[in-house]
Amino acid sequence: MTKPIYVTQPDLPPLEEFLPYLEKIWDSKVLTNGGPMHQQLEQALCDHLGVEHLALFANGTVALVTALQALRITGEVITTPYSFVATAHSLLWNGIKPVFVDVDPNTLNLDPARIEAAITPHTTAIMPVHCYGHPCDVNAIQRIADNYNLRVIYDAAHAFGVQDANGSVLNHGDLSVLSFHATKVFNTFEGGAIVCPDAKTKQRIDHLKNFGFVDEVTVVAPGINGKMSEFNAALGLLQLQHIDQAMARRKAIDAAYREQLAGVKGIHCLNDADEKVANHSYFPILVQPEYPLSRDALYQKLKDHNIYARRYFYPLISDFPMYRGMPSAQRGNLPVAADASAKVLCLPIYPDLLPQEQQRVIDIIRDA
Ligand code: T4K
Repeated sequence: MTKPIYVTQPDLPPLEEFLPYLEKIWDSKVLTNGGPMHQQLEQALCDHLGVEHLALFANGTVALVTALQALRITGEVITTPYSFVATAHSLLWNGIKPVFVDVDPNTLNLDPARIEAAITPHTTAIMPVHCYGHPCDVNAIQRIADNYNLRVIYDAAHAFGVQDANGSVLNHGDLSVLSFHATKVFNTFEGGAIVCPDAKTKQRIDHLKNFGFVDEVTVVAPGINGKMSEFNAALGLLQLQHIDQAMARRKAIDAAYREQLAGVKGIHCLNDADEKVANHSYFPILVQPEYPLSRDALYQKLKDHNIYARRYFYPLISDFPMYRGMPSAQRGNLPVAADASAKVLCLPIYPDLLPQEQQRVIDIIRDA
């Protein structure tokens, strides 16, 4: 049997490069609670990403939950059904009602043209997702938010390093939330961050992620334990040294897929990146009716060859039991998302994917 090919593989620098970081941690015995590696990584990420303030977290989900707390969001929040469940779950964890709005057929991001119709007197915020790292229509979303006095929290879990014409895409909205999970472009095994525009908000977020503590005897909010450990922060510092190479490799893989799948009838490659800097975090294709196999048959065929493509995002969030009874979750309200969810397949893309391995994936798709 050939070596399995997964949808992604973490980018791991050589182990010996990590040992000096471990020695420092062992020597200092500072393992967590905002130690030196943590502080260094926050600054290094601000510099690398081109953002003003960033608070590290133990993972992206707790960062999303905390971002909503930081802005004291309540009531209803407009969001997309076409994402990983953590997006909507973060709302439920805060007792907020998600209101699902359909996506744009080209980007599969929240469709700004459909947002206004979903606004009610209870709406307080919009939570869009830069799906696959492709930027949302940030200007249109901000216009609506300004008109209706709504906050915008971007789930930017896929958008590490993505830039539009004005710089980092993470600078849009009130807050942006990153994930540094093992499967992401930049990983700290588990990890995440909130990007915020000012020092005061950053301070509130820092309190919230540390139980609400300001000092030994002062607790200002019912915070959570969302802190990133020194081990994870050290991994991040090391990863950052290799990130440019990793991005370049992803770009080459993306280009090869586009070139070789261009003539395949019924295979549509999404998001031919027009952003200034894309991160090529995923390679989603839509399997159209003109293709000889259904999406699921192609998924299975690849699997039979030990290639584990993934149907991100199927099922839709709105189809899971805790959401499907909601009026906005009804299929008739979300035709574009439902269609994409039935056709999408994310192909393997990661820095260590060898050219001959990618060729195997392409040949199987072309030979159907
Ligand atoms: N918002 C959005 C839009 C998100 O996509 C996510 C996470 C979040 C929020 C929440 O952020 P975190 O709380 O996770 O920081 C994966 C990830 O677990 C999840 O982080 C990610 N989105 C989601 C899209 O994908 P699964 O259930 O598909 O992962 P899994 O374990 O099946 O891994 C996929 C493939 O990756 C495996 O087949 C092999 C490879 N892999 C995976 C892991 C964990 C490895 O090679 N090594 C590993 O350690 O959810």
